[in-house]
Amino acid sequence: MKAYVFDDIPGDQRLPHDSGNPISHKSLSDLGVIYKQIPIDDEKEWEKEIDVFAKERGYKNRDQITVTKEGLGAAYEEKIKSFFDEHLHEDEEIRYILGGSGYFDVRGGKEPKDEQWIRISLEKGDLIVLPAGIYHRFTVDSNNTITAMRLFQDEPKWTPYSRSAPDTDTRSAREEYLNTIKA
Ligand code: KMT
Ligand code: NI
Repeated sequence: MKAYVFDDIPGDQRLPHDSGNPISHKSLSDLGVIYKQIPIDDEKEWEKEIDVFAKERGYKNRDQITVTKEGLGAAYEEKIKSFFDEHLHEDEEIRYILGGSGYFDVRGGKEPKDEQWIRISLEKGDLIVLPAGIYHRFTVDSNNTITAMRLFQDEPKWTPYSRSAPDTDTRSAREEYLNTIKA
């Protein structure tokens, strides 16, 4: 895992766009983002660690997603676009990377002036929890492949609320999120 300020220079979303300004674990944690590394080992200790983490946080269900042309089939182009559209969810978004790599971008700050994109580069063995209400987006990197375990509390609700919709900023999940983070 590596986190840094996204350079915001137009161009291929799959390229690093590293501005050279690193973002600390503390800053991510202030935004409510949880990061944990659980190395994938042959002895499958990682499965036990995931089970413990899931139990602690009340995640009862899980599945897997592979973001490749083969994995997503006809929906590929559409999915890649929708993953990269700035959005929020009313529940946490939990991903454990089983293979490949990619970028989750999250909005920093509480005030509009602090809303830079923070790019979080994830690879095999990285676990991330994005809090409900945080604006974010996802893209594969130039390797074009990622496999992730998706965990969720109850019934999976993947509904993305796009920031471009007029009522997204006033959703209660957004307001509650802003109340929980530090300035
Ligand atoms: C999402 O919700 O953006 C995804 O599931 C992306 C693929 S998981 C690395
Ligand atoms: Ni999402």
